Amino acid sequence: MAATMAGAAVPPGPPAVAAGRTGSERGPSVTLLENIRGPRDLKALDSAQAGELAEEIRQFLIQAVARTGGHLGPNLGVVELTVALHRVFDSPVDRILWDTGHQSYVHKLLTGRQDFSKLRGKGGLSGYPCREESEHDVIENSHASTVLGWADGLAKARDLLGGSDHVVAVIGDGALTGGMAWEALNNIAAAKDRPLIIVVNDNERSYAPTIGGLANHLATLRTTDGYERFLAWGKEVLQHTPVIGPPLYGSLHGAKKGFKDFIAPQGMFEDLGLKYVGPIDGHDITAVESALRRAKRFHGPVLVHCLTEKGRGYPLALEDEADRFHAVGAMDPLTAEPLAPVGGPSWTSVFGDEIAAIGAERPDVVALTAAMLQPVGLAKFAERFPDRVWDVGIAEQHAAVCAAGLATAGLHPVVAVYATFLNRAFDQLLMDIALHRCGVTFVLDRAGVTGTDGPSHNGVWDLSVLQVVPGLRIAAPRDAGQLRAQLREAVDVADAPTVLRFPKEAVGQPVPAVGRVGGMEVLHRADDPDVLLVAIGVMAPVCLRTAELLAERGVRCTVVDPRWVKPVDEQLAPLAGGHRLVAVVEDNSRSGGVGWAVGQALRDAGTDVPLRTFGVPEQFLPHAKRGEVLADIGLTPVEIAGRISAALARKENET
Ligand SMILES: Cc1ncc(C[n+]2csc(CCOP(=O)(O)OP(=O)(O)O)c2C)c(N)n1
Repeated sequence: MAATMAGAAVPPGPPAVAAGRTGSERGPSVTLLENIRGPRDLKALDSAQAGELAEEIRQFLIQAVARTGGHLGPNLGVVELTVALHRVFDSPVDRILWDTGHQSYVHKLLTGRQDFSKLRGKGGLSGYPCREESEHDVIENSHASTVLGWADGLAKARDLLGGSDHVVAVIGDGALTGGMAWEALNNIAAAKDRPLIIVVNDNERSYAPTIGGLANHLATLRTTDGYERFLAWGKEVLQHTPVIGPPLYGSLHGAKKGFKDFIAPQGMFEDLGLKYVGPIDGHDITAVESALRRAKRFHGPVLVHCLTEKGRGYPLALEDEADRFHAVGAMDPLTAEPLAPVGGPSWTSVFGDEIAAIGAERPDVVALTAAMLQPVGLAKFAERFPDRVWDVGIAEQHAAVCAAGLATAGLHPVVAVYATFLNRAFDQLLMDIALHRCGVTFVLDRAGVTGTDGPSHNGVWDLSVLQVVPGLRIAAPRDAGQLRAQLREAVDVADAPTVLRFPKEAVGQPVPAVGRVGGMEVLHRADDPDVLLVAIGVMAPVCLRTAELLAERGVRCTVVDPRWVKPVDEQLAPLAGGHRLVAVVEDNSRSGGVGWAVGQALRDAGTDVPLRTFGVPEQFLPHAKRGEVLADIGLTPVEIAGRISAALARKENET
């Protein structure tokens, strides 16, 4: 939507893509894309064909991503940019690096990967760059703001080892809000003669519009194309003016920086020591190619500022102000209606409603998000209390330290992030929040096995890395009622941090309790029980089903939900003592997780009942649906019941 790009050099989009057309109706024009086996084929096209190819790619993306779900808006925005990159550089000798990697679909299409039928599914293409898939993929990331650090390392190594390849890092304006990007820029700018090309893909958005001083600065730079035009005019006119023309042009050009500051506010990038090229219309392949060629010739770090439009060419995405179809589920491409029935309210929406209700009762409760207001469920809170919510950009570390400041001043911050991204803020949670006994609530969405987003998006480390934080309490609610109750308990804690974790997807049926032991809720009990099943959060239904399967084999179980999984409830060891075996089932790494903590608590209490832990093995999990991943790693009732039976049988044999 050109109107949102104030002052930008991006003209209105191409004719709207006929969203309803199916692959088979695409007609003969699709052959251009089909004939691209790799970047070399791309170079054989003339510029008109390159433009046609870009439109074919857009059609392809809309149809393919609608079938499987995936990152649609970001990829529609980088079609021309990616075509230009692969025409100017020689991947894989030259290294093209994608920050975050969610916008690499076009790169995949141009590097021999056109079977999108199982995108993000088991055995299909990954939703991010993936080294197993292609020699053109250098880094597999999905955590934002790392690419400039990678580029700095690759360029340093190239120079030390005597290489001559180009290192090209593509980073979004959203990812550029991350502190890591600035640490890298500081280093990159220090080496004035080390070639490295940074392409800023500026679509003015993360999910929502990018915020903060940097976003404002980029907006200022968007207006500087008047300067580029002035220089071009100067070259044209003055150089052809006899006698005074060429010297005048030379001295103007020599005084470039001061002059540019006069014509348009000059960028901090040049102040930092980076050559700045731009702004370029990122949908004009010829313009992007010419900027990239200029950058390629430059013997130092150079930043090419490309203006693009998220969701380009797909009206339904452009109309969606919330996130321009940043990521979509499988949908009808004509209407964008989801194909799969929505299975009731999501965990995110239950949290979103409850935190908004708490906000109305507690004026001291404030909220922070790292560029994901909508996805983490803070939209309703933000609507009602706009002054009490801050989007800090992709800056989880800053969110945590800022929360420490807010808490110290008497507020209760709720920091809502995806579980996997909390990894970034571990030190700040430990030192700035826990050490200072700040009452801060972390809400971890997408905890556990998330599945289709692949290895880096699973939230299977929080229960392990957070075990070592003194004073921290962690809740793993098993259903919506527990989530509401535990959120309220968490925001009542004023002198220590708390963490609540819950998974993606629908929240499911309530799981009622039949009793209570200490702070734990008993979900199932039997007379003279054999096995104590400790169910962590959403593993409660799995444990209840496991208990049923074991009952069929004559094994009697108690099932408890500890609710607060750190610290281990003091009543757990005495309860365990009345059983022949304890099994902890968690949707987190087995290494250092709740099972490990329960083991330590049992030993400390002198309880020597055998313990089995069921969780995620210490490995990176390939992308597939959550259920498929859980089945592959044995986190199913049948598998757990089988292994518990076997353990009991072994124990029988030993006695
Ligand atoms: C450390 C981290 N925090 C949050 C995210 C979630 N996230 C994925 S993409 C994205 C927005 C990225 O914006 P930008 O870099 O401008 O790329 P665009 O999608 O606009 O092309 C965010 C916040 C992430 N990937 N990594």
